[in-house]
Amino acid sequence: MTSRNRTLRLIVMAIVIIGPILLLVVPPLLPHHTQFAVWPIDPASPTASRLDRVWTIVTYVGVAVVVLVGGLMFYAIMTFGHSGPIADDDEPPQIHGNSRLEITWTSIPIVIVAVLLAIAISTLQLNAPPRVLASNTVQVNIRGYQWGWAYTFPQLPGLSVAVGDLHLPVNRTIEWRVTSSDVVHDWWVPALDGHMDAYPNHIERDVIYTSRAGTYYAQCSKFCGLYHWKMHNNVIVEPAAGFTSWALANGAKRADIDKLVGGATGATAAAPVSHTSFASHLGVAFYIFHHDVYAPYQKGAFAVGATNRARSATVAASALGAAIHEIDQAIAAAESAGGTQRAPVASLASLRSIYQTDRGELAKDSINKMHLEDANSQTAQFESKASSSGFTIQEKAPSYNVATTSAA
Ligand SMILES: [Cu+2]
Repeated sequence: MTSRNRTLRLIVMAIVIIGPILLLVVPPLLPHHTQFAVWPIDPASPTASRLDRVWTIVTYVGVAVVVLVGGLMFYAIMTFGHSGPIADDDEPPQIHGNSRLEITWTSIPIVIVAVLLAIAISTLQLNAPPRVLASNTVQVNIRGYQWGWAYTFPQLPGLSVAVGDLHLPVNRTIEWRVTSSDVVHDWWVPALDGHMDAYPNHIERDVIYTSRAGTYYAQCSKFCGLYHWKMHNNVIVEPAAGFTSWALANGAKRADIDKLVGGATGATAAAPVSHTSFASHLGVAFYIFHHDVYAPYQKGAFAVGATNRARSATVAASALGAAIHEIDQAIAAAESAGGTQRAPVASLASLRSIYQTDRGELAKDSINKMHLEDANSQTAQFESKASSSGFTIQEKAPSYNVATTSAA
């Protein structure tokens, strides 16, 4: 082996062995923001804790295998590597039929895979929704649409939220039922649960327990069209008081809320759960691989200080989606009434004002001009849809100049 080849091999093998170790050691040193807290960071429900545990075990086993196999290869290459030209008859000794060795290298992977399978299956069983639910279980209906989420609570008939953050009471069993209005979406709150696909005309059901108050990142994780990347928000798990004021502000009746989270049945049914936290350190490494979740825009926003602006722009963008969703529903209602009934112009005007406020927010955001292009194209879509359905456009929304990021 020439010394240049030898150095090259050394470098390649060092990367193979040291790379996985760095993936374990470096992420804990990096600053991270809840915006990027992808699974399995900070589990806040027993369901997520179990998923976190599986992830940690699989990662450790995987890294151990890479380091062991890579290390043996490294040793063999450095110790037995051939240098110089190779003659025709220059063949190393050929060994056949070492049963003990063959049985060993066959059984070790089988045992590893069998153990991982047992851990995975038992976790699936533990995470399956229980047949019998606590009497104070909170039910939430979650509907995905292009591009946002709409929430209703069967126990709080007045409450309806299209787009934005979902609030849940802490220390409660939550039964969420997920569906879709249009295409396949995926409701994913890494800190609380695994993926839940949202299909039209189908309800996907799961049961979790909110064991820790906090703000948890949620992200649609099925590619569902051009604005898929906008489908992210927070799930805010909070004590009964906070949940009550949110529910009141969104139309629920005080009596219904009190029945659901108030009084003695409130935060009493606590089941303290210990949370594994090591795997949270692996989150940043996981981020690198989970490209589906992160649009290139978000990767750009990974710079210090950019995350808040990214968040506000995204909230605004989601509200645009909600406005379009609402107008869609108004149009559908008008159409089903034979075209004779038109939604009142006042409601369109209120949608318009939401719309313009959001556009103002977008204008402040100078991270990426893509938002302004989105805003302009969504405005055009909104206006043409509204006017072709007989709505009166009272006031034209300003069009943003993408080149200078200012209102024209
Ligand atoms: Cu989606």
